[in-house]
Amino acid sequence: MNSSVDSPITAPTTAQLQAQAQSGGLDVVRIRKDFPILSRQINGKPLAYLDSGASSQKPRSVIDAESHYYEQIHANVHRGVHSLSQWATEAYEGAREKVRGFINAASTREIIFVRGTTEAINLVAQSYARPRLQPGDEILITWLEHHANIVPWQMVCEQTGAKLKVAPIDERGEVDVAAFENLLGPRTRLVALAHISNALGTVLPLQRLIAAARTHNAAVLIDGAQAVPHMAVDVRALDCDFYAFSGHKMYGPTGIGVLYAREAILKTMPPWQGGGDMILQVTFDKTTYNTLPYRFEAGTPNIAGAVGLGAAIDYLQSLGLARIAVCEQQLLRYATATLEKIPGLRIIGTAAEKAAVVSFIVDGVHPHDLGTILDADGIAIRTGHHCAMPVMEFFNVPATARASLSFHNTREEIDRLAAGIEKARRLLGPPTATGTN
Ligand code: C6P
Repeated sequence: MNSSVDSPITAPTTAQLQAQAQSGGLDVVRIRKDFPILSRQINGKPLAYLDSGASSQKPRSVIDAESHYYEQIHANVHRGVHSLSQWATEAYEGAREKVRGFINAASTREIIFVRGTTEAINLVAQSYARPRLQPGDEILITWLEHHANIVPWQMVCEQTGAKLKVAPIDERGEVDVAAFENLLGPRTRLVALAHISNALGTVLPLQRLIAAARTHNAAVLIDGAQAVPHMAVDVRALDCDFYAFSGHKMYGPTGIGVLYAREAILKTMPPWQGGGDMILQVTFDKTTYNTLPYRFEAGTPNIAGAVGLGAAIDYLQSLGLARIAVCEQQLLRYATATLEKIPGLRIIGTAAEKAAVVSFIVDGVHPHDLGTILDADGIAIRTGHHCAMPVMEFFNVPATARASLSFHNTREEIDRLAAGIEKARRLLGPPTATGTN
């Protein structure tokens, strides 16, 4: 584990002390050295990676865990009596236990490895919702959802005759809780909510929303893709039935993610894919399915990905989710205050409770042009609709520019972002009152 916690203690330099002061106690200088990619140049400029919401960069410990697995351990899991197969199985199941602890699930039987959040939600749509929903039943989501938490429900509505209801948001990008409560009713079978909006950064008031869903006996799925890297998540305290997230947004590998599901519910769900590992016995007459969680993991899984995800959890826990949250909130405040000063810039999404995401538009500058100009200076942000087209529609914009911050970012990178935006305005924006751009 290549974390700052285990390193020998040396007297901090002035630069380190300054970095710590702005980062809620995390040693950003040291943390940045954990991420090999952060020391590279892009277009001749130091990389300022402000796109962790799309996919986070990987610390050395995650990269090493995957390569160690392939160099020393790899074989197929749950199948062989030979040593490698047993070690691979131990590594894979060890990662499952780390995930269980990370989100405080009651049992590893409730942890299903999937490709990512998208696959997790599709699994619930097809295996939980589809067999249960009747024509006229309702699924309730919000306007803030990522397409991954919209389209699978539309598909299942088409398949079953159920109806999709959408709770509105307000100008700040917050869910209208009263309207949400009014949309709940005797036909609401499932409520599917983002924990944090990827497009705006809004943290949804889950405690209240889930409690309301419970009064109508609706099942609750939480899309936690944007939450797990930023805050401690406790699925039992949340009282949700399903919680979905992706490894690659929480400093782990791509192609691995998690569906948490309450054991009692999983037991009632049919498998959604058939194949090896998900069975106990197969004859041409009848197949009996494996126990949990294997019943939902057909075929050879992403073993290395799970190992890498376990290393990412170790890494996040070594820094401390509470310290990460403090650090990122400070960065968010700084970024908001800095960008707000730029004439013609409008921040989209000003919820009282936000994760470290700043979505914005700049008068006269298309977000894609802005992204290209920033890239020339080594600054990576995301531009577009962020797979949340209804959010764009609500704010009447085709796209936004989005800086999504991580604990490894610095104020200096945010200053560079602001300078890059000013540059784009001068090049492309409307003339100012003084006649110059
Ligand atoms: N959001 C973003 O730039 P996958 O692709 O399955 O790992 O995650 C999908 C997903 C689901 N829910 C939320 C809230 C998300 O933010 C994402 C992925 C990325 O915002 C890529 S579109």
